[in-house]
Amino acid sequence: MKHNPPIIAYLLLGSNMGDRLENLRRAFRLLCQEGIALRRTSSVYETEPVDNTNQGWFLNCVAEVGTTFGPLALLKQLLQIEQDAGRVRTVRGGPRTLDIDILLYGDAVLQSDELTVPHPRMMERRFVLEPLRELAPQLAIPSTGPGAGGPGTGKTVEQACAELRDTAQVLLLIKTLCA
Ligand code: PH2
Ligand code: MG
Ligand code: MG
Repeated sequence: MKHNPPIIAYLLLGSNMGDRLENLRRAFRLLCQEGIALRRTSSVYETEPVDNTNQGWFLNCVAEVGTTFGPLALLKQLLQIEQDAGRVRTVRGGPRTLDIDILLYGDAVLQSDELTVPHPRMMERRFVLEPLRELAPQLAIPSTGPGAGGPGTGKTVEQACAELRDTAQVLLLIKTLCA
């Protein structure tokens, strides 16, 4: 499925293995490809690991892209970029050189075995909402509905941030990595 004009999608990039900053830089370069335009990036944050806390701190940032790919085709490209950036992953939820997750794809609400959008855990994660707030504070996060990772919201990113209970640390590291 091709989209013309492009759909705006928000991606979360994360790395906690190897040269973390270089891994993010490489991801930015690889994101500039046919069918994907890198529009804006948030600051880079150094973040305490959540879920599997027995691993190193992450660097996280959010990228705003315009894409003519449909959601599953975009996901496929992102998995390829993870591979091209030399993704090594041993344990599920464990350390990785590069992780790229689709947070939002336009205002789409999708649920399948391969992809759930909005990202089902984004509302609970400070390391997602703080960088996203920099780029799109007034963006309304579409309701996911019951069974898709939480109650429907329709809240703005700003509101969701204000209501966060996540106490894991999110520290501003670098203001601009890609001008
Ligand atoms: N990603 C995870 C699990 N835990 N913690 C932080 N701080 N940042 C992440 O990107 C992250 C995580 C699974 O993808
Ligand atoms: Mg992830
Ligand atoms: Mg992932």
